[in-house]
Parts: sequence; C-alpha cells; structure tokens
Amino acid sequence: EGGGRRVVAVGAGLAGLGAAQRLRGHGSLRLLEAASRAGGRVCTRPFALGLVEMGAQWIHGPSPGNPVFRLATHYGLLGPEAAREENQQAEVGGHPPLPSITYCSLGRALSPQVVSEAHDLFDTLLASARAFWETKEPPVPSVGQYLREEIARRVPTWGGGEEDAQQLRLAVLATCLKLECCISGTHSMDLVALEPFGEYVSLPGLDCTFPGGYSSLPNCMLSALPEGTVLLNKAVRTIRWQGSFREEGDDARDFPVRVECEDGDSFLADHVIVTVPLGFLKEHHQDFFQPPLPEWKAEAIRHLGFGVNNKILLEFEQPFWEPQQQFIELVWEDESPLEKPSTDLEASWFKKLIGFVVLQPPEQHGHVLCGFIAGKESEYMETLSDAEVLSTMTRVLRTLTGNPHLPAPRSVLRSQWYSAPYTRGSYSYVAVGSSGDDIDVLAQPLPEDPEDPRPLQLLFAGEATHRTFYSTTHGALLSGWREAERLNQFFEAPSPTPRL
Ligand code: 6YU
Repeated sequence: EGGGRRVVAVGAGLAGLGAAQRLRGHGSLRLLEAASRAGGRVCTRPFALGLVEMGAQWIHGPSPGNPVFRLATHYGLLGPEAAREENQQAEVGGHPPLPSITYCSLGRALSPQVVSEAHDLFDTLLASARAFWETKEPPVPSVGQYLREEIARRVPTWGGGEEDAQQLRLAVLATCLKLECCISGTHSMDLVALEPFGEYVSLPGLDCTFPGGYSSLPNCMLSALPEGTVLLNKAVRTIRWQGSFREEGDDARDFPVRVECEDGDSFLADHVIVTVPLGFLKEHHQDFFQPPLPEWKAEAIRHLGFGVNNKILLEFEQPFWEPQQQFIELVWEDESPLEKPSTDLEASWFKKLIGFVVLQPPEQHGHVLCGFIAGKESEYMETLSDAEVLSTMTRVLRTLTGNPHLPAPRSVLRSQWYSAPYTRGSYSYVAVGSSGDDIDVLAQPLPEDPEDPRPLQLLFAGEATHRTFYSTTHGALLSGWREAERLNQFFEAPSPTPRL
C-alpha cells in the first residue's frame, strides 16, 4: 500500500505515465502535467485527410523485447503488418531501407548507382564508428570527425575517376551526415561522442507506426489510471526538497518535499518522480530544485547533449512522386562533408533539410510529405511564419525537381520543439565530453546518502535517463517503470528498526 506515502510525478509523457502504471498503491499518486494533454513528445495531430505525428513517429525495433511494442499490442493499437513474425525478426540496425528517389540541386534525379554507393559507404563507416564502444581507444573525440577523416581517406581511391561523380558522391554523403544529425537529434555529428556511440542499442524489427496515431498509446495508458490521478495544465515551478512541510490543519505528518506550481497550487510529497525533458532541466535546473541539485548531478545535465529535430509536413493536391517512392532525398551538389557548412541561417537554413518521407497509404493521409530538419537551422525554421516555410519549401522542390511549375503545397504544418517551453528540443544524445556514465548519474535518486532517514525524495526518469535506449519512446517507458519499481521495492521492504 505504500504506507500512505505520497508520490508526485512531474510530466505525463511515456515516462510519467509508465511510472503511474507500475506504481503499486495508486491512491497516493498525483501526476502533474504542464500541457493541456498527456503524451509529451508523443503528439498526434490531424492534418490533410488523416493524422500526423509531430513527435515520435515509429516504434523503433517492434519486437517482443520492446515494451512499447508489447504495450501497443496489448491495447490492440497496431496494424496486421506489425504483428507479423517476419516483421519482428528483421534486423535493420535502425535504418529501414525505403524505396527512394534522390533529387539534386542541378534539377534532376541522381543515378541510383551513385546514390547507393555513397549510402553503402556511409553505412559501413557508421558501423565502424559504433565499434569503438568499449573495445578500442577512439582516434578522435566525435563521430563527425571520425566520419570526415574516413571519407577524406577514401576519396582519392574512389573508382570512376570523373570529377563530377566524385563531387556528387561527396554531396550525397553530406546528406547522409545531415540524416544522422536528425537521428541523433543534434546540430552536428561533431558534437556526438565517438566512444559511447555504439552503446545505444537497436532492437530487431521493421519500424512501424500507429494506424490510429502514436497518441493512442498514452491515451490508453491515461484511461487505465484511476480518475483524478493526472492533473493537466499544472506546470511545476519549483520542487523544494530536504524540507519539513506540513499540511494546514494536520500537524501529525511531515513531508520532505513540496512541489509548487505556476498557478500557486502546491503538493506535499514523500517522493517525486521527475520526468521533465533534459532540455527543460538544462534551462531551469538551478531554480527548479531548491536546494539546487548537487554539482555532480548538475554536471551530467550540462554535459549530456539535447538537440533539435523537427518535422515539416506538406500537403499536395496531387503527388509529384511515383506511387512506389516512399522517401524523397535532397542533395545539394556543391556540398561536401569535407567542407564547413554555411553559417548564414537566413540564406541557407533549408539546405539542412534531408528530404521527405511519403506518408502511407495516401487513401488514409492524402498526399502528404514529412520533411526532417535538425540543428540550428531547425531552430531558425521555428522562428519563420508558416507562409515563409511553405514558400521556401516550394522553391526548394521546384529547384531540385527541375520543374519551375511544380504546384505549391496546399498546406503546411511543422513542429517547433525548440520553442516548446516544457521540452526545449527533441531528444538526448551522448555529447563529446560525456559518456553513458552521465546517463546513469542523471538517473540516480536523491539524496545520495543511503543512510539518509528520508530516502528517495527525488527520482529521475525520462528518455535521457536510459543508458542504452535514450532518445526513444521505449527508453522513456522503461525509465518510468524502473523508478516505479524502485519505489515499490522500497515500500515493500521490511521496515527498518526505527531510529531513536
Ligand atoms: C521513438 C520515434 N521520433 C521525433 C521527434 C521528437 C521525438 N522520439 P516527454 O517529453 O514525452 O514527457 C515529459 C513531460 O513533462 C511533457 O509532457 C512536458 O509537458 C512535461 N513537463 C515539462 N516540464 C514540466 C513542468 N515544469 N511541470 C509539469 N510538467 C512538465 N522516439 O521511439 N520513435 O520515431 C521518435 C521523434 C520530432 C521530438 C522523437 C522518437 C523521441 C520520443 O518522443 C521521446 O524519447 C519520448 O516520447 C520521451 O518521453 P518522456 O516521458 O521521457 O518525455 C547511436 C545512436 C543514436 C540515438 N538515437 C537513435 C534513435 C532516434 C530517435 N528517434 C527519433 C525519430 C523520431 C522521428
């Protein structure tokens, strides 16, 4: 029963909902969420004929080892394709190959051969970058530097010889690098640490989506909780811990934590599970916790990476792509991973866009493309109006397809995760200067002294606290389960002899 202990969880994303789901003795749990909906970075919205995902889109590695896959299956939220045994066993290492077309800024499609040669090389180099985990001394600090040096070493030995083909291969590799920025949620792969890169674990299974929207998962989790557990529009301003707080008119009980909200409400608790995104912690941890977090914890928050990846959704009256094409890749022919990218955001932000996934099937979605853009260029895109984004996308597509009359999209919708005050970015990565140990440090409860008479006042969950599945929905869910289990074990442990 938890001995009447009061638990507050902050944030109703998959980590917070997962914690609520697993905590035994629900009666005393309150889940406080700043937004007007649950789900956090799982966020489905209507667009065109159907639904689109502003945040998480796929179950990465849908197989029995993936708790999001198991839960979604349990709730009956997945389509028949995802349930197939072969689908669950496919080993694709996180990069599902989509039938695609690559347009370049010369205004034409590139030969599939040039494109696939470059992609194959990139995949090989990426696999060797992952192999530094725990085995070899990394030759350079970042994944970006490693990839660039390996590419530079190979350029002179490339077959074909013609300078044009060389330049085009480099240009395709530049797009591969930008795609990797989207996957890692970072401005540049030069910021991503090389040695721990291979510690991230990809599960087997061909990535799948939710036919009724990813939000159907948090919605099901929410409805399974006792009514009144989750309070929406309840932004937490300060968490006071190591205190001695009493409820008005009840002198008998003394709580170590008081959670104070923006609207003036406050909640006393024995334990608080903090699931706010790392981006929010980076910006606010100094004031959010009173007293402030110990330096070793603050250091992990500063050192781990948290970047930006956004979507740009475009709806077209008619498709300009072929029915079998599922990915439209964009390549700027004068770019190369060996040269510094432009820092003039206003003039060239759109060159960071990697291309568009075609949402399938069109009968369900309409003719919708989903573009991905990471980093500072993505932050800049957030400051533009919808009309500016739409006209720039039209210009880009006209240039790259070589069709100056390509009709403009009918409508646009983009995510703005960097501006979102309770998120401040997309997801975490292990930055240069940090390691998987920082993830474990972030996950460590406080106070740290195991002899403290009031243990586990602050517990930490959220995608950034999962050492091998960070940046994913399954990492977030598992982290919530982990912290609930930590409290369950504490509640169920035989009581220690009271101290005199
Ligand atoms: C996945 C995918 N995916 C795209 C984009 C994004 C993410 N992810 P939450 O933020 O959900 O909850 C915290 C809550 O706290 C929130 O509701 C806040 O409002 C609230 N809060 C904050 N402050 C508060 C306060 N003061 N008071 C009260 N409440 C407060 N994951 O599995 N598949 O396809 C994608 C994608 C654009 C933004 C994704 C994907 C990441 C997940 O969305 C994310 O991890 C979880 O939803 C987070 O849940 P949570 O509960 O922790 O926080 C080698 C190597 C490579 C490593 N990377 C490889 C994997 C790549 C990741 N995939 C990305 C791809 C896409 C498209």
